[in-house]
Amino acid sequence: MNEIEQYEFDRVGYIVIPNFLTEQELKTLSAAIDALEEHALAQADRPPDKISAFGLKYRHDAERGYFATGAREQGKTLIIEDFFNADPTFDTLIDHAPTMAYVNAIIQERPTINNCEIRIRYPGNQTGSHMGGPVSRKHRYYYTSRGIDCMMARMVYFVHDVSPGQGEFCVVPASHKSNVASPYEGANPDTEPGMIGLPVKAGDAILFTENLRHGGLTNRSNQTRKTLHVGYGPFWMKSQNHSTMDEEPYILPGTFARLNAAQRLLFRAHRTLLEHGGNA
Ligand SMILES: O=C(O)CCC(=O)C(=O)O
Repeated sequence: MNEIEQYEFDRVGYIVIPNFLTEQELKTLSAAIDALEEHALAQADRPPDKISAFGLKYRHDAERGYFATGAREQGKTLIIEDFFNADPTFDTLIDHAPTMAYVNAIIQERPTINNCEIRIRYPGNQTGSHMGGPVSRKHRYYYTSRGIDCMMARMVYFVHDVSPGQGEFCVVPASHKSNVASPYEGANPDTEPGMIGLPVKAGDAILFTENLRHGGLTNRSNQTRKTLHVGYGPFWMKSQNHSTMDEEPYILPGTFARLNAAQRLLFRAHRTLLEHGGNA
């Protein structure tokens, strides 16, 4: 993370990183997302196995190790949490050197992955505005004598272009430093004062602090928006996926077995790592 990126991240709470994924990563990740979308949709009519604290109904695929919620319908979204279990193609994003260079610059304690989701936003869908201002400690942005120190930050990877009108990820710049909660009712990012959409190209990524007010503008196009979101925080933080909130990270033994030591460390505190036979 260079000096300008650090300055901008601190100043506005996010940065857009152009050309972050290689052509090969783009191709394989995109195909893996499409395949997992179809797998999850094939079970869309099953009754839910789990209801999150926020009332979201999840279908759990125990074999592939993911939790899915939503449907392929106008205005809806499909979210697939813990996608790392489902396909080794995604392993490329675990201990991904370019990503870790950023994560290590903005989280001062040893970072771990505490949430991961594939977000598939069908035409008409929007993601309501959330966060910004005085959020819970788990989501806070700090600047200390050691520099930027995020409790939770997310990298969003884009596998296709998202142009204006195509459901851009959106932010209220600098709202991570606001001392006052957003007074605007309805959480509609399309109309919220200060909210801006961030158009991107395939292969770009956006890094942001969860303290920042953000969401997703309405997808007014015929293109379904597909993104990969990976969240990081200090190692003591438990899962922040909605389906497994504050439980141990949900990693299948088979997933853990195929990871190398550095990758395993991103899912476990050292003590638990040893319990699972890790050697880091
Ligand atoms: O991309 C979106 O539509 C919103 C994503 C979001 O809220 C997040 O990654 O925390």
